[in-house]
Amino acid sequence: MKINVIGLGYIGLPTALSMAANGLNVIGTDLKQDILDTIKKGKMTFQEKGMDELLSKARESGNLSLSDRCVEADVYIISVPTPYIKISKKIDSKYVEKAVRDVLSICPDGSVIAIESTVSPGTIDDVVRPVLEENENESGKKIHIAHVPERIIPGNMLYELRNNSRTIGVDDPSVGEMLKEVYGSFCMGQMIVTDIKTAEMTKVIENTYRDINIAFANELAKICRRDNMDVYEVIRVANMHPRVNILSPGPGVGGHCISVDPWFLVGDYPDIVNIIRHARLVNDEQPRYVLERISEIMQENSIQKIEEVGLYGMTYKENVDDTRESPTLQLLDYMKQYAAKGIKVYDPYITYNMVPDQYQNFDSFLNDVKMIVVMVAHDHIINNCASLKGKVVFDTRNCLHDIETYKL
Ligand code: SAJ
Repeated sequence: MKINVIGLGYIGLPTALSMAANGLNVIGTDLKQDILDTIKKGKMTFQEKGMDELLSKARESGNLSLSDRCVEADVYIISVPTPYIKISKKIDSKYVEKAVRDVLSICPDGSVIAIESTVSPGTIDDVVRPVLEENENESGKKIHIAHVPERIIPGNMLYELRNNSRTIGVDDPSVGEMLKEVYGSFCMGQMIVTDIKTAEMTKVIENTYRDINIAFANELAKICRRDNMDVYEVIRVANMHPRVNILSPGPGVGGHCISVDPWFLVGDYPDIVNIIRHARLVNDEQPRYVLERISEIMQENSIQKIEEVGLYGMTYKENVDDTRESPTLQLLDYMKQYAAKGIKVYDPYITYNMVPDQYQNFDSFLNDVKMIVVMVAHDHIINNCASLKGKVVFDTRNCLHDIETYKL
């Protein structure tokens, strides 16, 4: 069986490599030549545990080839970005639509298009089916559509790709059985076949559920701060209840999933959503709250200038090199609006200069600041905790336990 994976980003690449390494004949397609060139050289395009080894394995298998366009195959897996439109909050499905059109221009009759990109409920009916119908009328080709949303978490992608259960949304159960075989080549998790709209909705609400839970934790942090309670202890004890599982407060919610997907529901159901919208707003507000806390802690320690403060961590979460929608960048943007500048920044994973006053050397960064705000719980800072002695430390992630720190 021949598989064409379209979009070799954070999801498409590990998927293509896993399939190739497990014996399927895979063609990886991406419009960006530099991505193809990097992979051809045997190098990874982003950092992720186990990916270098998987890339070598896939290349050595001889099952992987690369192309800048779609090719003839039995199954097409589309994993292209699905951003949201900032004003309307609705999904911007133009990349998905283009990928489907590209596939339709070359795919054989009877082939299957499985969309992995997260889409808002109804996107396949509203955007993809009309394109398929138009094509069927013109070419007579009957193409099957499926939605197999990805579920892997950056930082533990390969483990989750192999072990998480998968949702397979299809019109025709026999297509579901065929996709179970394709995904079963590398995935040990359970595969649940359902209808397409349920698959779309399920994916979006999984991330929305997490966003709401984090917003709850962030709100609890503010309540506990006002009355001098330790929010982490409160949550730890509450979570001993067998049916309670509160997530952790933090400096905000970043990444391209949890901070994006709930907006699809806000955009499509503006008159009904309430909790979902407010959870998003609470989490978007969190970097500003961190800034308020920075200012309080500065006052308490007679630190006068923002230049004496350093933000540790620029990525959206620990031990990844992905900065999309990161709370640190949100905080810096917010400061920019008020023309406040000079706060220093460092992240061991970001080895190029992204923002002003960014350091590339941890020791120089430490030397130049009196106060450190830990925005990301990279293992690097946990392992170097001792070097923070003598500094005022504001730990927004509650990750440092061997030194005295300020908390959210
Ligand atoms: N965060 C908190 N408190 C927490 C957990 C997370 O503040 O208790 C923050 C993180 O620091 C980060 C953001 O939330 O800024 C999101 O991080 P995450 O680790 O919770 O999730 P993602 O965005 O890396 O991956 C999510 C996952 N979805 C769920 O867990 C429901 C993953 O399974 C999905 O595949 C992915 O979104 C996606 O692509 O949709």
